Amino acid sequence: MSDFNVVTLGQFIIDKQVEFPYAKGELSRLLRDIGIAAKIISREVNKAGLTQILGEHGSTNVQGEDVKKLDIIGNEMFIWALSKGGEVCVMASEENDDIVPLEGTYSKNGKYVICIDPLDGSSNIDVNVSIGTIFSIYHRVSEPGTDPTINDVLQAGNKLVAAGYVVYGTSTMLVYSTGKGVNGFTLDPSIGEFCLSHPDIKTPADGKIYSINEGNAAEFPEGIKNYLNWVKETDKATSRPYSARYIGSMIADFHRNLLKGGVFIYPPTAKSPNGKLRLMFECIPMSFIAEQAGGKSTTSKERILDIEPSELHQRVPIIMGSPNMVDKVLEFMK
Ligand code: P6P
Repeated sequence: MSDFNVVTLGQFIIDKQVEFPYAKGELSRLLRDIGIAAKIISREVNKAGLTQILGEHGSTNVQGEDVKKLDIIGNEMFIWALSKGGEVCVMASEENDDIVPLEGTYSKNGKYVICIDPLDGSSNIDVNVSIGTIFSIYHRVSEPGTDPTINDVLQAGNKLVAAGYVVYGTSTMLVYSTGKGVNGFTLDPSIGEFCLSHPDIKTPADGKIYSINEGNAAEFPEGIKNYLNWVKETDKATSRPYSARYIGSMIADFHRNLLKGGVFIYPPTAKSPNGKLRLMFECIPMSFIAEQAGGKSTTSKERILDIEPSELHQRVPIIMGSPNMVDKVLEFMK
């Protein structure tokens, strides 16, 4: 890509602002604040092996999972960046039991609410597997100037203003949508800018990749077991057997499937009867991106984005990805 026709995230946001005539730039500033935090986290992730920030932080998060030092860094980075920006009144994080009202000078009047998983897939940090940040942005429902409440956060995905993720992989990419399609930006470290690299992403209607932790297969619902038998059969006309691709980092699995076509499934298991993935911090934002790119996302009983959240850390089963593949899984679930 010639340096002269590069479109940076900042330029893109400003160009796209015309699509939101009533916006006064707050969302644009918020997206830029997220980009700044992501660049700093990318720097920390990419030197993780060198600066003794690997390994257990010693604490465990609300999910009872060992918290890695980078989790802490990522969480604090977003609280800092979003407090400084003043656009956000309250943040909910996968790393915090309760909501985190922000205390920046202007935060109390912030128009927006953010739900964030600062470093999803963190169990992969020490083995150099791609991890990522997932974020959702809503309008606050409480009055500006008042104390934000849990009701500002517990909103269905069909109320989203924007959502996206940053994948810290072979390159660092920011992928987001404000409800008018999906665009991907790759960080160019030589200029410190996210540059438009994947405009108007559309996920293939079909694909040959299925992503699921088959180690739990004995506990899967019958329909999922039958689907998994079907994908393994040999049938050239339907490109079977499909390929199993599962790295245990949702963002990495999702991003590959988004670009190549595929289906990501985390069904109920004995250990996680409602599935393992968190509605607010993983399923809603990734489902929003999936749908904006032409994909589908469901629990098998209802559209993920229509679920009315009841608890901050609730989990739901998920079947998400290429629309024809999601439909095929649902056929087996009937
Ligand atoms: P399992 C990472 O901890 C995570 O939340 C997702 O990123 C990932 O898809 C899933 O859990 C992996 O779960 O049970 O297959 O190890």
